[in-house]
Amino acid sequence: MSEETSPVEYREPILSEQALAALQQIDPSTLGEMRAFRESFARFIMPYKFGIDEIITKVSILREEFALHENNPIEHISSRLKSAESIEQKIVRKGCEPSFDAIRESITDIAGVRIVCGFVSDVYRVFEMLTSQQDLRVLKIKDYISDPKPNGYKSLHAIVEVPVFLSEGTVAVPVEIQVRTVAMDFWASLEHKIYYKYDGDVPANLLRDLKNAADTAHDLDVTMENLHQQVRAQSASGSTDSTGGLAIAI
Ligand code: 0O2
Repeated sequence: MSEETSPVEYREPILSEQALAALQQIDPSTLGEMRAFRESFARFIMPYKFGIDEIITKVSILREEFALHENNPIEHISSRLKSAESIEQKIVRKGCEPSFDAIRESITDIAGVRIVCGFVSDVYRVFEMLTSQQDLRVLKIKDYISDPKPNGYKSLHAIVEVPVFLSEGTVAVPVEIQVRTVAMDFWASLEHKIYYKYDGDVPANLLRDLKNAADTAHDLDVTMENLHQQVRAQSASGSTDSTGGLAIAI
């Protein structure tokens, strides 16, 4: 007969022995406070997640509709909720009071949605279609495409308020929408990794190379936009390509 074993023994320990010992040193009222904070944070962050869901639904609707009659201008969509650690860093940077009400007031990019398009003209088109929707209130627009940051960062940003219908009423949730091209996105994700790797203190030679890479990405966007417009013009006039086929829309 096999020996009976308690299922508990098979469980992966969530905390190390050292951490468990440290936890046991904490007095029950402090532990209670920590639990209450965790629950308050979960309640605080939840509407931001729903705000993201609302924006993603709007972008998905546009995307499916585009797919019916023309090639899709949206390459991909991603989203993120700012972590507690990142919110804390921003509180310190902005000198904001560490209360949920003050954070709600002054940190407007806790919920973020990023839309990546093939061409610069599509970035503006998709941005306009989204931000002109009547249930959204545009709080702020930052056009880092027409006015890039000195390091070379380019992207079109808006902070919008989206209504979220909860059981106890409607809340207006701010969501940061970032729209950019594939080339801008490629550059920004590399720059972000380098920035964090060097903890913000990036060596001058890398900063220079990053700026050169941003210029190269810009040149690629200009060339691709030209190609795109040429093909669209040919498609509109119904002209044929060199193989005799009808020019395709890209
Ligand atoms: P993460 O990792 O996305 O959370 P503000 O809130 O307007 O007072 P803020 O937040 O600096 O000031 O606004 P801004 O400049 O519009 O930046 C918002 C977001 O844009 C950043 O969020 C980044 O996602 C992105 N961003 C801005 N500048 C750069 C840049 O130079 N390089 C890269 N890679 N991304 C940038 P977070 O919270 O900084 O970061």
